[in-house]
Amino acid sequence: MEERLKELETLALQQVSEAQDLKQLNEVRVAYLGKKGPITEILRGMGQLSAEERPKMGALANVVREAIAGKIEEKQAELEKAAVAAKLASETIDVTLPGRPTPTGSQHPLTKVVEEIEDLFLGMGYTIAEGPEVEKDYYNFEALNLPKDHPARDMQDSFYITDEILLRTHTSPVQARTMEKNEAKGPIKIICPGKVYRRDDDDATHSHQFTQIEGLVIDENISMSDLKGTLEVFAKKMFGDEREIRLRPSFFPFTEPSVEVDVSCAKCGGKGCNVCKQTGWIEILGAGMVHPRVLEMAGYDSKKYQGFAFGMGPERIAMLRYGIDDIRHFYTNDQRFVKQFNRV
Ligand code: 2NL
Repeated sequence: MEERLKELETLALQQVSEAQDLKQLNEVRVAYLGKKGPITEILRGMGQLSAEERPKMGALANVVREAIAGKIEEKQAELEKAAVAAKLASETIDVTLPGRPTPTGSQHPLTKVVEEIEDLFLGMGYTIAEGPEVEKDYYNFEALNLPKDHPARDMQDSFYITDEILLRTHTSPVQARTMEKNEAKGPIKIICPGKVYRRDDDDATHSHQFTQIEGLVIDENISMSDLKGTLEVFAKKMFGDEREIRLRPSFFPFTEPSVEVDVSCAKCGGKGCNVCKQTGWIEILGAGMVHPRVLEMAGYDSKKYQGFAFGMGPERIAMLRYGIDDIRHFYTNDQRFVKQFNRV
């Protein structure tokens, strides 16, 4: 038995020293010291020994077990240390390597223009209002003085979802909703940026989806001169301090009177060139005094309150600003187009 124990010890110690990793070491531990291992088995068989041999063999078995266990512990510490060292070595960072450049995106020219216009009006005390793109016929048309039989709401021009629901054709319904839900029926000063939809065949100047920014100011004693002053500040900040604006009579169902607003041509300064088609002026937006019927439908007393409103197309503004000749560039995401605005 003594011989067997010595043999086991030699074998075990050899296997411990040969273990390559913690997993192998654990297998050796289980094989020799485990409940089903040979040493446990020997200890269990002690009963058959004589009374004087039993303590001797017991002690020897324990010494062998301790020796193996001690060696395993030693080896384990060694392997763990090696594992940490290997991990550290594999994770070494060479801080002297040059960094890899991260490709950065750039702001889309349309986003740039929209945010610039938003900032400009925020600076004049406006707040930004938003609303649904899938809209009720009522807010898109009816509440804006466009009754069911009105020629301007031609079915050909709108994406209807049901008889009463459509993709909004302008952002005016946001303003109609804002007026309606203003319980105090007090002053309002908002701009409404957002996507709008029209049934159009796409070409260089038409798109079935584009953006709009509308503005609405409601208060007592609001007049056309407030509108003109506001738009003048806007035009100068947007196109340059030297710019002037002019108002031409026009028609919108939701404003009375209505105007179209031109800005003096930045290229020729008003003398006439190819950009302004020799007129010296470029149309940038439509506006007017809110129609009393629109105020009344939203629950306002049109004798007490007046308002002005305006609407513009940021695509058009961006096209003028950057000399973009085709509205489809905004949506086709050709990298050669988008990348040109990296540093603008
Ligand atoms: C244009 C013209 C305009 C409005 C939008 C408006 C909204 C309400 C009441 C009255 Cl709730 N008016 N919006 C008024 C005049 C013109 O847009 O040419 N847009 C691109």
